[in-house]
Amino acid sequence: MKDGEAMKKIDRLAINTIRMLGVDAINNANSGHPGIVLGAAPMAHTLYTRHLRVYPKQAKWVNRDRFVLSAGHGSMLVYAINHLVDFKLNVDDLKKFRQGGKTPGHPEYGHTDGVDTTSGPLGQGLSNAVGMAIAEAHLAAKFNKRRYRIFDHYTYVICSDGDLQEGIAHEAMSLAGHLGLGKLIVLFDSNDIQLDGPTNLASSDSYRRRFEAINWHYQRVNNGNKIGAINNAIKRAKKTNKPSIIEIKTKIGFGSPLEGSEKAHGAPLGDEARTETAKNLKYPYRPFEIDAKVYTQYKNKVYNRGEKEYLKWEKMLLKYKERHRQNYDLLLKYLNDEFEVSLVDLPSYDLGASIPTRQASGETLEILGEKLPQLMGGSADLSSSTKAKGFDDDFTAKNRLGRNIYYGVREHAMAAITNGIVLHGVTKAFAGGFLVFSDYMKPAIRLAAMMNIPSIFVFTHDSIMVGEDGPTHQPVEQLAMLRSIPNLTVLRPADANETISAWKTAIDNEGPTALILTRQSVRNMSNFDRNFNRGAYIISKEMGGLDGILLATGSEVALAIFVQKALEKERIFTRVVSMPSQEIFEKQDQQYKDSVLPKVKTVAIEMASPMSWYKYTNHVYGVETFGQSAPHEKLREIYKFIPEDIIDFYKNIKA
Ligand SMILES: Cc1ncc(C[n+]2csc(CCOP(=O)(O)OP(=O)(O)O)c2C)c(N)n1
Ligand SMILES: [Mg+2]
Repeated sequence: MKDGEAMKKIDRLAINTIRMLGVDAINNANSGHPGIVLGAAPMAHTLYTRHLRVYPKQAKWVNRDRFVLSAGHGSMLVYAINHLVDFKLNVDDLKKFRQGGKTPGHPEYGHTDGVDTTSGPLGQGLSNAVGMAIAEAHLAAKFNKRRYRIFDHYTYVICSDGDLQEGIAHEAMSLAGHLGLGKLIVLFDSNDIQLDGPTNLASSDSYRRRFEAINWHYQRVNNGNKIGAINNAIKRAKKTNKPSIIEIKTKIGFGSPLEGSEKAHGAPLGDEARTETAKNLKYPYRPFEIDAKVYTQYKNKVYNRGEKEYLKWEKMLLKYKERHRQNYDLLLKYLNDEFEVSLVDLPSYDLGASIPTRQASGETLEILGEKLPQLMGGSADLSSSTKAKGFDDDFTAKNRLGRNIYYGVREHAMAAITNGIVLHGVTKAFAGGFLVFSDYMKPAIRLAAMMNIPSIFVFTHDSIMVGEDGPTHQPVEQLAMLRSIPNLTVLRPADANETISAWKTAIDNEGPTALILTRQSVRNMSNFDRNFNRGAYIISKEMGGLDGILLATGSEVALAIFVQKALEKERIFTRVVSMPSQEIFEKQDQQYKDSVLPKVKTVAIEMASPMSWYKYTNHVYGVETFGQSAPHEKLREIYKFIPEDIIDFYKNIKA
């Protein structure tokens, strides 16, 4: 491929600097992905120098353009550029690429300034970006006034072949097209190569037809080194009110001896090929040596523009304060996250009443919607079942003020978009679905946990008690899966009042939460004076010398209390512990833990895989097969979740 003729000398030098910083850092680390850095450096350079509005001194500026490198394996592209832009990243950090510092193998949110999301699992970043664009559109509608465009930024993505092969990309892009998210602009590094070889081993999509069919604006740039053409395409993309994708034809490993081959994808070039690449690119500098002219260009083009735009915005904000005082005050509350809910604002349920916890959740959520105007959310075509529905009408192409998002049956994208709405930094978000389909969302939930962002996942229909729909719809192993994700708080409330406390916990949580709720009614047994916020507590005390503990969650707590009462008649005194959250309980001091769970005979009761309970006891009363299609009362019998069997189980335990 020939270099773009019209490219200015300085652009060529800067692009080659980015390329060679990538090559050298990857050589230094002896691991990494040079191919995309060499191929996509011109599009990244064009985006940053001609368009992207960021200001390193205010790295979290709410109206900055967002940038997502969805093809996270190209992380050195971002690190090299972020160094030139003067984000907090020095040459030493680049030298320590992949060595435990600020420059991890794939970009990590919260780790490095200028990284707006964690990416690497292909398809996720692109879908996060859809959430960021939703948040921008919503906040713009909420706060912007004539001549006061408080929220007015683009969300840019660089994605790769692999990103677009992932199903989640289609889910998210199809929704973005439907919602007309015009300020979402994707640059597609179309190099026809992926890890195993040419993309035609596995794909023959017609991209134009594919993307136009889902209401995207599609453009193609035939030579990925022609930055003028890339620049013009971005300019056109900014003008349409559809989301845009620009397919930019590039050569993987451009300039290296491995140009055009999958061998350039994921292995360091080594010293010899480095020398040859530098020769081909006419790049005379030593590793990590950067020409001052490149710094100057980035200072003038990116830093100074960002600074100017930021200062302009700040000034505008002062005038906004004078002109639109109420809106300004509200904006500050959004920015400083000053909305609070206390338990007294939320409903409470009479002891003894029986309702499904999903219903208590829905009723709580309605009030949360009023108290927390920055909260948005929706379900994957199940809002009438999950009761997890947003507020103020629907968020649509026409109504950006709506806070309910109809995701359609797109669970995976829903979870990643939820993360994107949260990552934007001003809005909060929840997503609802059936617990059994949390499997469809797991990769995004995992990333929420890794990023420690407060996405809230609402899962209903939480056991085989789903009933007639049968084993396809009856979760068994999902609770163990969710509990195994580090830093995810899983809450399985026992009744309506615990559900309210669970929502309060989720709202206050700095990290992500999964709420696990029943389809069927459960009796209300808890009150708000209990230690819900300690993860586990004694919900029903032993009435004599302690013989053992019945440890339960969710709908099984009522059953455990029933068993306790029956044993009591035989003068066997047990205690029932409700453990809505193992994660929160684990964080308590030893004294509290011992006081709730002293070392005595303990049976854990949960209508799910027993796996997550063995750390507390060897005696787990769970479900180790798939369910069946039958009415739930019948399933209760078949799976022996009735007092008689549990009593036998308890009595037969030796110690
Ligand atoms: C979900 C997921 N599956 C697999 C991988 C491993 N992986 C990293 S890059 C890649 C494909 C590379 O092809 P492409 O996206 O075209 O990137 P390029 O080789 O052009 O840089 C794969 C399979 C991944 N990062 N994420
Ligand atoms: Mg590729």
